[in-house]
Amino acid sequence: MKVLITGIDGYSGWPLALHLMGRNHDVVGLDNFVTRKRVKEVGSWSATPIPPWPKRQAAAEKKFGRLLKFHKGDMDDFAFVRRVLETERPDAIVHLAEQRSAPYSMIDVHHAVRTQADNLTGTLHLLYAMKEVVPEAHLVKMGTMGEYGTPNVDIPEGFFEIDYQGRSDRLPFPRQAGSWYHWSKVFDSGDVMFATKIWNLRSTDVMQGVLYGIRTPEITENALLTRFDFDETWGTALNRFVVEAILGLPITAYGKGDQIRGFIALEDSMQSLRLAIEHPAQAGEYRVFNQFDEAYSVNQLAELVKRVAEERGLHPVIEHPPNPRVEADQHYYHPIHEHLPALGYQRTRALEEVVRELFRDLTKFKRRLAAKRHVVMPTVQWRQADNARDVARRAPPADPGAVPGPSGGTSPPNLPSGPSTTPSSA
Ligand code: USQ
Repeated sequence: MKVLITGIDGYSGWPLALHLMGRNHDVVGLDNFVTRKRVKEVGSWSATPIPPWPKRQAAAEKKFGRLLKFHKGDMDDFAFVRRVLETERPDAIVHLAEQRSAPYSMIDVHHAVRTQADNLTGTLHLLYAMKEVVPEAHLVKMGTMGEYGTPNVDIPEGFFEIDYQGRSDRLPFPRQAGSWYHWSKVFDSGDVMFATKIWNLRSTDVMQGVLYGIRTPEITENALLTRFDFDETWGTALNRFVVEAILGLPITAYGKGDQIRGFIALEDSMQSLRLAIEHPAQAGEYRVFNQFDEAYSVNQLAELVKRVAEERGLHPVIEHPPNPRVEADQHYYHPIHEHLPALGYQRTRALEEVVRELFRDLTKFKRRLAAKRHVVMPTVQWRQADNARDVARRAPPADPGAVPGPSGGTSPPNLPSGPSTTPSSA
């Protein structure tokens, strides 16, 4: 199949490209490299050094002996999105090109607006361009388990049967997102569902849990590494815990640490996305996959990381800083995930094995981690309307032009967005 990956330069976009190329799919990518700039904006970088795009592209083409086509541009530009679809006419489109960080969206009003404007605009442009150019193509849209929140009932895959005042229906399951970022995904889901209905498109909305890990089998040399974020804004729970242990920082289990989330290894996420691509939705069908492997509490992950760290001679301490987020930390959590196993999904990575691999790989990049240790502890507080000053104070800018100044004024600071020159570092 010919697969277009929007956001191919990202944490999961890149390993997905390698995974699909390794299975003889034709891969085309699109990116504006904005994640590289936004990570710099908060004073951080990827633990793994990411080569400039042309080197990444050449390394992948050499490994698989196939072309990896690429279009540099911004999904805010409808003409660009339409042109890419006209040129490539993909069978499937995996849409990953979105601002993906909850804390980034909570920095201040400008970051909230940027997140929702970027995410909704890109998705609407893609939906309109699909309708006009490739209405038969299958859209695999990256959503998030965080759309559902933590209701006190089981979470179905998108829809549920409800009886209410003597009548019954099959309705979308209620969404209770926990950040402006997560709400952008809720609004996106509504747009994809509606476009599928009115234009008879094919779509799969992937409610993915928190990803963890650094490796997939196709990543066989440094030039093929994916990015790995660990700072408070861009890093996610388990990945951050391993870095904290390596750096001798406390492992930060926010609040009581009893909050539970669905998690999935990077490699198994690639398997899931491929299964969705290879088994497309029907024309007019909008389907939802809950894509995670197992639910863990933050404390369970912190304790596992501590145990593996101790085996390696480290002595991390688990701390419980006041939760910067507004979220339940003691709650019921039972999402159903049956659609992917029905397509043949099988877990390939055990959690503990990935944690050991993370320690091994990240220890090699310890100097890069240590250089950014000041941006690991949490700063962005959900209850505060404006965290920009604290973020800027905490993270002396790598690139002074890129950090928003103290806000509170009326005009938005110049947040990184749009097409850039070819990046040279990450
Ligand atoms: N957490 C800690 N300590 C930390 C970091 C996080 O206790 O140092 C806790 C958070 O309070 C939260 C949980 O871990 O309860 C998950 O937080 P996270 O930062 O790992 O992930 P989250 O902000 O939810 O977002 C990430 C990705 C996002 C994706 C989402 C899937 O950044 O793109 O959509 O995971 S899900 O969480 O299922 O919504």
